[in-house]
Amino acid sequence: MSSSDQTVKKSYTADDYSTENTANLCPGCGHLLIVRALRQALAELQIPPEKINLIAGIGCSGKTVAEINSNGLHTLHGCAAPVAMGAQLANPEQENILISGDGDSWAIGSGKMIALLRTNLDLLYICENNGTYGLTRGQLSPTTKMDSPTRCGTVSDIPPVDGIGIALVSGATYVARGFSGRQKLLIEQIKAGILHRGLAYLEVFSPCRTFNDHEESHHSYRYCQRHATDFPRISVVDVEADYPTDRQLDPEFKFEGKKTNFGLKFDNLNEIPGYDPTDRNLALKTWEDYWTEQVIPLGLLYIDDSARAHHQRFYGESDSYIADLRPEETRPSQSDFSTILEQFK
Ligand SMILES: Cc1ncc(C[n+]2csc(CCOP(=O)(O)OP(=O)(O)O)c2C)c(N)n1
Ligand code: SF4
Ligand SMILES: [Mg+2]
Repeated sequence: MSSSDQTVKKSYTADDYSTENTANLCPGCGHLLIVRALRQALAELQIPPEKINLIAGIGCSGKTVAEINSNGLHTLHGCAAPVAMGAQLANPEQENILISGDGDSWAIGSGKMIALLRTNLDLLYICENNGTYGLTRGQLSPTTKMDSPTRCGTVSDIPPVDGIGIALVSGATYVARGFSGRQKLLIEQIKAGILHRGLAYLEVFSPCRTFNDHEESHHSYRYCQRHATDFPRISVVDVEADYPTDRQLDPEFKFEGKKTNFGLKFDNLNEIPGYDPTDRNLALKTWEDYWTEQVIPLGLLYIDDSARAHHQRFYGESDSYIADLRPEETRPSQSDFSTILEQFK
C-alpha cells in the first residue's frame, strides 16, 4: 500500500454495519426496517463502527444489537437507560444509541427512562413501539390503545402511555416520531438525532408482523399508513452550506450539533401554519391535540440546541474523561480503603 493510500479515509457503506449474525426477527417485522434505516444513517454520517455503542433492553427490539456492526450490549429488561447513562458519561466521544421496545421503555423501564430523559445526556434513544410485547408472544403493552385488541381478542381497559408526551415534559431536547414504513424520513430522523447535542428521543411506530398487524390493530402497517399525517418533515442538509444567519422560521435551520453544526431542512413547514419546532409549549399543545384524535403525526416535533449536554456540565473545563483513567485511579488503594473501613468500626 502506498503512503497516499494510507491517508485515504475509509468510506463506509450501509453494508459495513451488517453482521454475520442474524437475530431471527420475523420477516416483515418493523424492527428490521429500523435496522436498515440505522445502517444507512450511520453510513451517511460516516461513523466508524468502533465509535458506536449500541445499548438495548430486552425484547425483539433489543435484538438490533446483533444486527449492527458496532460495540453492543444487550442489557437486562428495562435497564438500558442506566447502562447508556454510564457509558455516555464515561466516554462522551462515543456515539451511544439506546434501543428499547415500548414494553421495555414504558412498563418495567419507565422510571429509569424518565430519569434519563431529564439529564440531556448526549445520546439517541430509539423507542421501537409496536403496541405489544413481541418477544413474549403478543401480550398487551403500556402503549396498546384501548380500542386495539390483541390478536387473541384481549382489550386494554386502561389508557395507553404517551411516550412522546413524557419525553416533551421530561426535558428531552429532540423529540421525533417515525414509522418503519417511511424509510426516507426515518433515516433523516436518526441522523439528526445522532448529530443533536443532547438527549434525542425518537419513537418509531414499528409494527409487529406476527402478533399485532391484524385488521383491528392500531399498530398495524395498514393503520399507520391510513392515519399518518405529516408533522414538520425534516432532512439533514450539508453542514458546509450557507444558512440564514437569523433564527427565524426559514425552511432551513442551522443547529449547533455535538461535533459540528448541522442544518435541517423542513420540507413542509408552510403546510402547518404557525408551527415552530423550537417552541416546546407549542409542541406539547399540538401533540396533545393529535393524541386525542386518531391520527399519527410523523416528523420532528421539537428541537432545542441551546441546552448544555450533561457531560459538559459534569466535566466542566476538563478535557479528560472517566474512560481515560487508569484502573488504579478508579478505586482507592488497599491502604486508603483500610483507612476508610477503620472509620466505620
Ligand atoms: C425482569 C423481566 N421481566 C419480564 C421479562 C419477560 N419479557 C421479555 S421481553 C418482554 C417485553 C418486550 O416487549 P417490548 O419491550 O415492547 O419489545 P418487543 O419484543 O415488542 O420489541 C418481557 C415482558 C424479562 N425478560 N425480564
Ligand atoms: S414477534 Fe413481532 S416484534 Fe418480534 S420479531 Fe416477530 S414480528 Fe418482530
Ligand atoms: Mg413492543
